[in-house]
Amino acid sequence: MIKQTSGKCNTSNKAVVTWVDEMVKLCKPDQVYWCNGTKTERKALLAEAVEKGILIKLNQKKRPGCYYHRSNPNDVARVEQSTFICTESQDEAGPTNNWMAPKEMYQKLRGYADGSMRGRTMYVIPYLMGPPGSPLAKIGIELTDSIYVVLSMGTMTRMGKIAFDELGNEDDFNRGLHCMLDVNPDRRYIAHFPADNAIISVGSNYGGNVLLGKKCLALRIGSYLGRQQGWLAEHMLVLGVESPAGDKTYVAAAFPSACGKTNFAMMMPPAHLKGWKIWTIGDDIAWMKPGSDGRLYAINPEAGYFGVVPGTNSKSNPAAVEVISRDTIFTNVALTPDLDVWWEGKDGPPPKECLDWKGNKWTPASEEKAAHPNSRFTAPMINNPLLAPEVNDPAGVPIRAIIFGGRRSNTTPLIYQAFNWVHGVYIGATMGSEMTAAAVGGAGQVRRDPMAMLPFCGYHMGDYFRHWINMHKNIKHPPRIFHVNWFRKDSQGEFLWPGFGENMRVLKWIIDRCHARTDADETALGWVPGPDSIDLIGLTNFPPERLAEAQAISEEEWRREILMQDELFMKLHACLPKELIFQRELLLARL
Ligand code: SAT
Ligand code: MN
Repeated sequence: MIKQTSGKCNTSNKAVVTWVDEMVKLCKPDQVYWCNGTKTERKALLAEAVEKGILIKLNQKKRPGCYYHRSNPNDVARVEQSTFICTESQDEAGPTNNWMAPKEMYQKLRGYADGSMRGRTMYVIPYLMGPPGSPLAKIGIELTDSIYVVLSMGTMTRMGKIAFDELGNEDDFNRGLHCMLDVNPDRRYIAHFPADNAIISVGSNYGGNVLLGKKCLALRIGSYLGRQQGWLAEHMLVLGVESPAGDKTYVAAAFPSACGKTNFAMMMPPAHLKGWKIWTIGDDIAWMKPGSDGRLYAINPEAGYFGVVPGTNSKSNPAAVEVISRDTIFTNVALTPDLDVWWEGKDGPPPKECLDWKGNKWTPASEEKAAHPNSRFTAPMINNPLLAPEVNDPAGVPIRAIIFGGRRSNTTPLIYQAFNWVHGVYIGATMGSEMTAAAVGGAGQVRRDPMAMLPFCGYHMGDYFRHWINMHKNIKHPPRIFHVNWFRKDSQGEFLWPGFGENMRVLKWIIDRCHARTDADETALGWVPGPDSIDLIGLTNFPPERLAEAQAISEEEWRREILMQDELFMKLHACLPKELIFQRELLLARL
């Protein structure tokens, strides 16, 4: 056990002390450790985690400050079937969320929590989401019996004393309780109580289920509060595009989990586009609020990246390769004999032999993957060579473009632009995407994932669309809205578009549209790039016909698509804004 001297209660905030006392009485830990967020503390906690076998210290010559973690094999992704929104009425949570009455869920989960920390330490993690002093920032306190969670929250948030300093004597903070229990899927619940600004998560130790600042507070509770308070909590990366002239344009983009948000947020433009540069604000979550100048401002509430490891290499994401070269916790990748890490899609040849994510011997001849497809890195954003200094600006950055995008092997063109705000909301609301390993079950199937928020919206999705439509009234200079699909395939099953850094060519058209610097053609779906307005110079084996194929709109496919969209609309019909039904009719008419 690390010395308790630095782990004593370090706030006089009565609401905090009273609530922590209550939870201590419930969970009955042997010790309570209050985190202060210092480097010394982190060092001691890392040493303790290594001693307990929770982390393995990696080869410090190759990866300074890096550690390795293996999760329970039954606990490798978010579990949407165990995720609940506990509002007073089921109607408030809507048909796309699991629901249980708050009273019932509190009773059930307090039953599980009761005595669950006997023989263990309860860590008190005060954390700040967003830059200090930002009107958009929020404070949370997570109580957990997982040292892995403490170390991860230390990277993903501004953790420690800073949160108590920002909170002062207020009691406006998110109350989060996490109990690992025996990490049993049968007793796994991720429960949100939006009216109480509270979260209880039991039975898991996987990031998205237990790093409560991330999906639970920043998206599910955040979206609920955003609707009440007139802002948006979105599953979006935020980046700045610097042009050769030196001006910066900020863009937010919503893609579902494991569809390339991190790669896009750290994109390296191709050599041909000299002078263009990407700056990262955030790779997963945006909190956005209209500013007094009529523009929409965004902050990244996080301080680190919890990214998918497989496929990360110097071509797909050179900045991420640097980010994870130090100070990173790797979860569920493969471990090499020299205590380095390996994953499918890493630079260079595979190791002759290693241990896979379950700890079994692995060779290139093995049938199973060495790294779990949802293996993750947890790394601080300050490691990012492309980190925009404005990430710490309490005011946030003004957003000029919003991009929606799904993973679709057919139907959806590479790029098109909405005619106006409501049409853009319709495009976001009807987004479809093939499921990935980021959530348990269903990989590969197309599902509706409105604004990439299906698993993360803390209230009725129909009311969420209404909120989006209403936001327009408070944004005098609204961002332009676009839709992209990097994943369309040709008849041979090959991706039509090269993706990665080449996506800069599409992004450049988007930026030029925002500044009225390029033209567009009208189609049934929206505006598309005019001939030659996407620069293809320097792209090998990419004739203009291939772009035409990536942009093709098939009436037959789109009629089918609209039928598929109807499924979600029917589910939401009671709360579905009429404007969206009108948009559907307009699209049909245009087709
Ligand atoms: O696992 S997380 O929910 O944190 C990441 C994601 O699925 O988007
Ligand atoms: Mn995400």
